[in-house]
Amino acid sequence: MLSTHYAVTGNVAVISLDHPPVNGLALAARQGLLRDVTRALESSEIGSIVLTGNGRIFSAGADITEFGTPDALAEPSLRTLIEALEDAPKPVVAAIDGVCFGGGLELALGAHYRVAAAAARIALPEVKLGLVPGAGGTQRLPRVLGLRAAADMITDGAARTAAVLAELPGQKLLDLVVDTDVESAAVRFAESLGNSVPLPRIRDLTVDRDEDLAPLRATLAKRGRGLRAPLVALDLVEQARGPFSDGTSAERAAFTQLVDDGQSAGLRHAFFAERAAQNVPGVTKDTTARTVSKVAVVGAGTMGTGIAMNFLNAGIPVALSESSREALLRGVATIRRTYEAQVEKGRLAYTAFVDRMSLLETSLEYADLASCDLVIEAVFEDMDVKRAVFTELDAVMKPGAILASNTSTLDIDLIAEFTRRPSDVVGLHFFSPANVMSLLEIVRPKKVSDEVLATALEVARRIGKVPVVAGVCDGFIGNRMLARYRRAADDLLEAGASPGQIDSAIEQFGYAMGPYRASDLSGGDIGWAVRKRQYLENPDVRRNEIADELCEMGRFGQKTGAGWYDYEDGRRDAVPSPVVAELLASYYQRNGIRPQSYSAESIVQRLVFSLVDEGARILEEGIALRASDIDVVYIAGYGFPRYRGGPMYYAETVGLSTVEAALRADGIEPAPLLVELARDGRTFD
Ligand code: 3H9
Repeated sequence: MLSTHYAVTGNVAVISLDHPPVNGLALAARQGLLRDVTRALESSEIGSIVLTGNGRIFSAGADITEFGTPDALAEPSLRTLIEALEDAPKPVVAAIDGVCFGGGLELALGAHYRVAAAAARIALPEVKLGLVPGAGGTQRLPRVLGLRAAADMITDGAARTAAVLAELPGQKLLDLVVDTDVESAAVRFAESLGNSVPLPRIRDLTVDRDEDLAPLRATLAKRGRGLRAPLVALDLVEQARGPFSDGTSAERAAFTQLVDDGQSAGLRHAFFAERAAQNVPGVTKDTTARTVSKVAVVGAGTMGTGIAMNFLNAGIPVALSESSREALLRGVATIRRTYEAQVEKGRLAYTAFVDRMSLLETSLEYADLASCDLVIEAVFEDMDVKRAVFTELDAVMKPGAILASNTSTLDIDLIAEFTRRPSDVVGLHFFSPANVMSLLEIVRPKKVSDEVLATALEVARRIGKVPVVAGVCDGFIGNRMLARYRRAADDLLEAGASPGQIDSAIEQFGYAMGPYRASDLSGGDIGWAVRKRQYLENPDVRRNEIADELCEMGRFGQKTGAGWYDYEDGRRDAVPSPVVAELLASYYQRNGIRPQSYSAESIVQRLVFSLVDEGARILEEGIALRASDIDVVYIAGYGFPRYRGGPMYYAETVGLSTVEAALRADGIEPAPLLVELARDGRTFD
């Protein structure tokens, strides 16, 4: 079955792609397109060709699942197909609607003309998969948008609407942008062309907006954290200044090299892992999600306001609730200030800010929340406080309302039992800052209904979060693993590594920030409060002497100008601190420790393999449904480098037996699952 349809309107052949789910350009689609284009060119009845998608999507580009299989290399290749369009003696018009990404855009760039729906989303997102556009995109896009606009689009991989692209000065990408049915508009456009010759071919153009790309190169090198593809893509865009054929040869070589590169494999793993995480046992296509048209957030602190903004941003009305007028006003002011800052930076239109604020209601009474479909509690992490809130909510909320807790540590099974409707209680664990971080852990208590879970997944999709379902345990997936990672870092510190060595090793590995810089950013006092509580509850718990001493000195991090590092004159640059060096030296002396030195590689191994070991335990206990869910949690919520695919995937690339041996060498008995898989030569998934 070839994945295209051929229809004739007047003397225009309309060729539509039909290759579910996203019109990926797999072999069958490429064969179908070439067959239909040839048919149209051979027919004396046909004067022009319109190439279109299925109304919802033009094409998401190359079929990623085909990479590495013989089909990916089979003819007709995408390049052959694009050349056939470009060389066609009859006008070819691409009718772009919905999504037009990657190879899909490259296909459209091979057409002589492009008509797009104003809302169509257009992108070359290959860098997000560790690749560069491989079918002429790096050479054709600069010829129609200019060097800088094309370089921005290719190196960030983000989608722009056709309406936005049409506004770029001097652009030759889009010939017509319409608000109406794009296919009919394209057919009318094709009919109006008559026998106009010669047909415009992008490859014959020269780059007429030749801007300096050095500033962009400097930004990419700084922010890239070791990701290669954007810099390779930039080199290729620079080549668009020269002959087209030289540029496409270089592009082809770069694409072939990158497709076999570990970074691309890691990024593709992350892409499919995010999608796999949405498959949850019990939730099928037939599980009906409940309607959520209004949300209540209880608690207007940092978490509560961040959570509320997610819904406001998505156009969903929010009732924000607090126990005191002052706290409520403070919360509203935080939300307003955040949006105002975005308006000032030009990231948010003033009208959108006004619209969002108009969706926000405030309340001092639980009874006001009764009509909301979902209520999210974000109050103090104390079981007695949670009991009081959930008892009240249970009393007032309408039947069918979902009661969610944002707790990051407490037992949600127990929280559910504070209500007479445990099947309606679920955990929605947001990560701070909640309006920025993309991860949402959906915590599944024993009694929650599948319908409530389906609703939580649907809500996550609406507010643009990456959801992962976790079972109930202390810390769920993310924070439970974080505790191990932090412990591993502190063990190294106690044995002789400095905060700077540990941070820089893990940052070289690709993390945005090492554990000590991260602690200084979030504030050491938070962890200290938790530790003090733990010491009281359990006198046998292992003390974190160095961190405690630091806090006793009032060194809480950036906000106090000093923590694991010094921060001079209110700046954010972490400067190694003589006070911390002194504190460590005295700790070693007191405890008779001869400080050891560690290579960056051994530091990374310690930290990352501790994550893997805890991840294996989490998997074994069924807290995570699959290893790739753990990868998603760590990439979306904890700054693990996406191009390394997440800790569990990374462990597989290193080899599970290597991980097992390294853990043992550090005196850790690895998780039984890890030992078993390493012994059998198997992987996690
Ligand atoms: C490229 O084009 C290289 C060329 O330059 C050169 C070639 C020589 N292939 O995201 P969703 C699946 S590289 C195969 O949930 P949405 C996805 O796994 C490519 N499968 O839906 C999922 O499957 P399942 C450059 C793909 O509506 C299903 O489709 N293009 C592909 O939220 C639905 O996906 C990209 O990187 C694909 N290309 O979003 C585009 N894309 O149901 C990547 C998706 O089994 N894709 N699937 O879980 C996207 O950005 C989003 O999927 C899209 C739809 C916006 C298209």
